[in-house]
Amino acid sequence: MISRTMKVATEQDAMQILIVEDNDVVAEGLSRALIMLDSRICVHRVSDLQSAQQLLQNGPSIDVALVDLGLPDAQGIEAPTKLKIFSPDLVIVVITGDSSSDTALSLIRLGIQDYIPKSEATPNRIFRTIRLARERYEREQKLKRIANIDQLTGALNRRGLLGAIRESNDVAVRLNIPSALMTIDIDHFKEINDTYGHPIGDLILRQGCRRIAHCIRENDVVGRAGGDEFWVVLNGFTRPENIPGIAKKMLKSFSAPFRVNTDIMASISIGVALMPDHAGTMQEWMQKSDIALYEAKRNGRNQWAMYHADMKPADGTAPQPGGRVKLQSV
Ligand code: GH3
Ligand code: MG
Repeated sequence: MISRTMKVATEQDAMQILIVEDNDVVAEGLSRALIMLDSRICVHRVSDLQSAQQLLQNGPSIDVALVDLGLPDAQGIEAPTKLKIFSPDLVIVVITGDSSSDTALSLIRLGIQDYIPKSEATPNRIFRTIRLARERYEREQKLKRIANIDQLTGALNRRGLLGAIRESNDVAVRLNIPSALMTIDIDHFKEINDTYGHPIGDLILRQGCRRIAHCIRENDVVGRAGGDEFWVVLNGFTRPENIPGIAKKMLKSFSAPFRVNTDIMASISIGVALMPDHAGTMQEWMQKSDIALYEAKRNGRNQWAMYHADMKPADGTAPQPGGRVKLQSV
């Protein structure tokens, strides 16, 4: 097993490249050529899959891995497959002697950014491919982020939230670590829009989202599911008895007026459901949290409710108006 760093570039933005190649002559030649092409490159080299995984786990943050398909402990697409599973954000470029379209297709399906046939693997070609692969990957990541962000609040949108809920659901089921889903809806928000206008309503949505975000931990997730509805995923909840405290803190965070042109009061209602206590699937979890929200609305708004089996699902009619908190301007 060989593991060494060929050059530590001084610039902070040096591109960190990992060469996974068992042939010393090829690896050394490649390292030198890459460093000569760009002095801001820092090359690390390992000679087998296991060392690559160790380096990814404990070593520097690697930007691009250049992976040979014939390693002592992994043949064919096994090495890039395992590296991708081990480190999903890693940009991988494969150097292969097998230029068949089947291999190419398998690699692309795996999410490998690019591959170079050995016959074409000149330093210039490798260098260009690495640069392009990294740029392409960063563009993809940026597009993904934009697709998951709510333009108004800058928090996750429904699509991003569904991804977060799915992940939390998986962890809750697989590791038996409970998570909580809060469905939060602003009370009488239509009246705010009608009284002060849509743009002011937008400002309240934006500030309201920030108030909710201040009540949760870094590990938790908040986003706008649509309209005046926000979802919060409290991840890996080891102490369910903390939930009332968080919900009350959120309700309290709306007790101060929103300072937009004039001071405007708004309140929220919150429904909470626990995974796996209340639901087996992601859909059921969201549904139970929604039922609990409906209960909080029905009971007068400006309050929170934890799901329980006696609660009735919303029957399609809107909760009766006349809740405890009325819209007021102070
Ligand atoms: P409830 O207490 O029952 O929740 O009453 P509500 O008036 O808040 O009723 P509901 O939650 O159903 O209304 C949501 C309103 O949010 C309806 C829509 O006019 C408004 N809305 C939806 N999207 C936006 C938006 O992007 N900006 C603004 N300003 N208003 C929005
Ligand atoms: Mg509402």
